[in-house]
Amino acid sequence: MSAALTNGKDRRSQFTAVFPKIEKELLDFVTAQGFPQEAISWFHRNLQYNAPGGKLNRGMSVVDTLEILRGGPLSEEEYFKSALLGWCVELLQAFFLVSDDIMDTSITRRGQPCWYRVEAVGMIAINDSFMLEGSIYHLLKSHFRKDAYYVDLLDLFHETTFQTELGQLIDLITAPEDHIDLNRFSLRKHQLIVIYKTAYYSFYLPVALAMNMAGIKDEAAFKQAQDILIPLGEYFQVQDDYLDCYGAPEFIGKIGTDILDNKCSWNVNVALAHCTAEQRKVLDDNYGRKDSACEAKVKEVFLAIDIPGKYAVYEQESYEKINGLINAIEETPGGLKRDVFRAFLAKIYKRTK
Ligand code: GPP
Ligand code: MG
Ligand code: MG
Ligand code: MG
Repeated sequence: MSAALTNGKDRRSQFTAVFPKIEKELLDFVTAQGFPQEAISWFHRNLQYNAPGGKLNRGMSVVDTLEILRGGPLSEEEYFKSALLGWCVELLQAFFLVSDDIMDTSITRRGQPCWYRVEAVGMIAINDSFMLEGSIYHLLKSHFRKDAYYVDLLDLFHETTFQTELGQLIDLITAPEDHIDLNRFSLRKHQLIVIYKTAYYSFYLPVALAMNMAGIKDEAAFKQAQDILIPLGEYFQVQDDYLDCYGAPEFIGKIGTDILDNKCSWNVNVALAHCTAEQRKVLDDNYGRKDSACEAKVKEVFLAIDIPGKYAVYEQESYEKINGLINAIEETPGGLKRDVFRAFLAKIYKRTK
């Protein structure tokens, strides 16, 4: 294994070191269009505030996956190009988060106020989110236009964006502000929401990008990757739902809003499946009420039903199921490798942030 794979801290700083180059390229482009300094500074602040401050797992996964598929260290050019694709995934994530925080009326993100809540930003954040997305295609064009797989990269970004938006649609329409009806929720609907809003862009996209760079063309290999990465992404979003209620804000960098926002989250679906008639009435009267006293009553019911204990069981079962899927992969020369998926599972198992 290369040094880049064994030393987590170095891996992160190597990846982070690519961002200023990307930022410079984008800002130089705007400058060359003759834009006023205030526009250049605004775009710079948007990029700085929203792109680099997260865990960077999605972005770094592109590099890690390519290294595993290659079976050794990458050339300087390969490292740069895979890291650039990784940053494109981070820009996609930034685009989603800036707009998701407006839609979810969230307060904080990554330990700071959500971008739309920053002084003088407000609804300009909507255009800022579009510019984060637009940056992806500008970068892809300038670095991959001459590669045979350029169109496949474009297709992957477009398709996963659409899938995420479809997931966001059902997430939002299942959580209307003015009409609380817990009968609309089900674990089946929850599964559809989380697969679409999270799993495709967070898990399948980084691996499929690296597979393209590695020259894998076999459709069956992409299908095989999806068959593992989608359950993995589902497990990841159940963790996100759980942490929304039980994570420490100083750890997860955000304040949970799912109960207040009437979200069809994993916690409420499990609670609905196990509650008594009395507990059901408390949930009906208090879920999705935009009121912290109501939120506290919902949390009491969650504890009485032992959501944390049921989550621990779910986590263990998911871990074992996904491990089984990974072990069943038949490795072929020039094809997929089990370590690609093991690396993902190890990163998220029992995460607290
Ligand atoms: C996570 O949902 C899903 C997204 C951030 C995708 C948003 C998609 C768009 C098309 C905007 P979440 O609301 O549970 O995330 P968080 O808990 O981080 O706010
Ligand atoms: Mg949200
Ligand atoms: Mg959301
Ligand atoms: Mg969430």
